[in-house]
Order: sequence, then C-alpha cells, then structure tokens
Amino acid sequence: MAQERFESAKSVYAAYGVDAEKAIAALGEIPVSVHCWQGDDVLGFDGSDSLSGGIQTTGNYPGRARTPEELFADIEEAMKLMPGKKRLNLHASYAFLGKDKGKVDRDGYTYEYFRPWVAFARKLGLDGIDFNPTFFGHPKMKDGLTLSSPDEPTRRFWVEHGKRCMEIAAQLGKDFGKSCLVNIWIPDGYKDVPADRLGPRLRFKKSLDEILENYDREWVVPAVESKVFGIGVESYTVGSSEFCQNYAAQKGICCLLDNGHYHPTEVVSDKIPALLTFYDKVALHVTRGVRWDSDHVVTFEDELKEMTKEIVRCNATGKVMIGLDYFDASINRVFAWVTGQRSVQKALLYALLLPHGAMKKLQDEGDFAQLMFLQERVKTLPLEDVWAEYLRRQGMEDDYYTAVTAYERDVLAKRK
Ligand code: RNT
Ligand code: ZN
Repeated sequence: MAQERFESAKSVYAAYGVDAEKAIAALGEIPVSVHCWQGDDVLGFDGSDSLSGGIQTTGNYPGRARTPEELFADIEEAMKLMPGKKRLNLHASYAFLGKDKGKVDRDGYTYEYFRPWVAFARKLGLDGIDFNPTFFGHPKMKDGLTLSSPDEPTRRFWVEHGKRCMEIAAQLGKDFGKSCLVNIWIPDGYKDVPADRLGPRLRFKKSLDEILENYDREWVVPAVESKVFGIGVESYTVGSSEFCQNYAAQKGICCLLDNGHYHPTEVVSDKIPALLTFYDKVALHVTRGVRWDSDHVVTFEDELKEMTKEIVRCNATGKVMIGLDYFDASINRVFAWVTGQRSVQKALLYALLLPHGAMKKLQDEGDFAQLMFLQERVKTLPLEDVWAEYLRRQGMEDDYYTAVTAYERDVLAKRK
C-alpha cells in the first residue's frame, strides 16, 4: 500500500518535472546539527542551576536530564527517531570536568573535558560536532556583560574562554575530518536606555579580534550570532544584526542567523539569499519564536518551508549549515527534540520536491499569474507519501510518538 502510494506520488511529481528519488537521496546527505541543550533545559554540567543572559526555558515537565548519563541516554533515544545525517551541537558548559570540577573554570577548558562527547558521537555514527562557547549561566558575567564588559578582568576571562573553545573546536574538527562551526553568541546588553552604545560594541569587537587572533582555519568555521533583544535586555543588545554582519564581512568569518532573533516582520528566509550573495557559508539556528524569541519547538510551518526553499533553490545545501536551537520544558523533552528535527527534515524534503526551475522561469518571463497558479498548486502535492518512503529507507516510521511515550513511561517518568 505504502509502496503503491509512493509510486503514485512519484508520477505526480514527475509531471512537474521533479524526481522524487533524487529528492530522497539528496535529503539523506544534508547534515542537521542537533543541539545538546533541549534535554536539560540548557543547564549544562559545569555547575549552573539557572539560566541567565536573557534566555528562558518555561515549563516544568517531569523527566529533565539531570546528569550526563541521563542526557546521553535521552539524546541517543531522540536520535534513534531522527532520520538523516546528524551532527551534534555542543555547548562548552557541557564539559565533563570530573575531579577538576570546582578547580578549573571556563577559561581553562580543554579538549580532554569533551572526550566523552567525541566517543558518544562516534558511537552514534554522527557526522561531526559543532561547538559553542558558553557566555551565560555563570557567575563571571558582570552586570550581564561578558565580552563587552568595561571591567577588564571580566572581559579577559571571557576572551580566554573563547580562545579555549577555538582550540577545542580545532581538535573536534580534526577528529571527524569535518570543520567544526564555532558559534559566538553573547547575551550582553542593557535593560534600559544606555548612555553609551558605541563603547560596548568597540569592546566586543576587540574581544572577538583577540579570540580570532590565531585559530585553525583548516578545521574551524567561526560565526557570530546576532540578536535584537533578550528578556531583561530589552533596550540594547551589543551584538546586534548590523554589528555581527559587518564584523563577519570584515573579518571573513560567518554569520549565524537565528530566526528568533529579528523584528517580528523580518524573515530569515529573505536573509539567506542576501548573505549568499556575499558569503560562501551561512549558519542557521532554526527555532520558532512565538511573539518573542521563545524557542518553541520547530514545527512544519510556513517560514520554515520558506527557509528550506531558499536553501534548496539557491543550491546552497552545502553552504548553509543548519543547526537546531529550541528548548521546551513544558512537554516531553525527547518528543520536543524529535519533532523539531523531523520538521526541518520534512521542510527540506518539501523544498527538494518543488519545480524551482519552472517557477524561476515564470518569474523571469514576468508571468506572475501562472507563477502564482503553480506556487499554489504545488503546496498540496503528495509530500507525505514521499516522506513515508524516506522514513522507510531510513529504517524509521512516521509514528515516533509511540516510542517516545514508551520511553517516557519506562525512563523519564522515573526521574523524581
Ligand atoms: C540565544 C541564542 C543562543 C542560545 C544557545 C543556547 O538567544 O539563540 O544561540 O539559544 O546558544
Ligand atoms: Zn540561537
């Protein structure tokens, strides 16, 4: 039955000049970097018991991973249910400090503290690891500032943290023979109208320059992630969009666009081709903001489809580095993880199954009525039959809910 439906879907797509087999094959090759922080509400292993820096997880659903072992188990369970090529997106706060806990701080982290993650990623057959310095959830943030702090010892501490992360990332890149994306996001900003908007940005720039002084260009791809505002830093953020884009352009590094980080009517889908005009690589944090940067679970909605359409029709599946960034503590966290990753995969498949050539041609010919006709028509083609076949080839089923519920019953619910 499923096979018949796939064969029939294939011919429907073929009538539009689209090869469903090719789409399935291409989808399996697009890596998605899965964030480690959905399972424990972004707390990490290095001592933080609350989130800071203008980001928040809301909800208190039972089953949060409280130890590295629990987080590993949850990631493993989640990844079993995630189709496609996966990387692991790691935050520095997830260091295994062992006997050094309390003795070594973030400015002294080394690759050694991440070895268990490397072994874990290998065991799961992942495509590689991406890395993030953690400039939040730590007592050395001073007045909410890190790399832009006017307090020199504070600024230096965080610069050293950044440098350590670049060193760790170089080794992670070598380990997997794939470059490691190092995403720099700082929460620095002010709740109320600042008296100096330039000073903090000059200090942030200086700090970035220092972090990037001497890094391994072969294995590390640095990026800066901008943000419009955060909770408690509503009036001013140091790492604004203009700051980050200009910094990246001047320095020859990468921009990371988080689709929760812009004004409500701005869309990342439009920014992707704008940046691809100038950059060889663009990084993404795929999330879903509801009224603010709320980091809701990614679902199969219009802007996600618009983003994947741009990635595909700009021929940029090898240029856009897709990472996930959401954290929901109000529902089963493994379910949240899988739902977001599958939504991205499904949206990529949706985009891979569109007749982009024909649509571009209509645009260039100025035939906008026919373009709209076609655009509307292809919205409801039998995606689900191709999706089902993709999952089958990946050894998975469409129903992940049952597996996740069983895991909740047997594992998560027992965490008291
Ligand atoms: C915060 C940024 C940042 C974090 C993660 C945990 O608004 O989006 O990317 O969510 O680094
Ligand atoms: Zn982000």
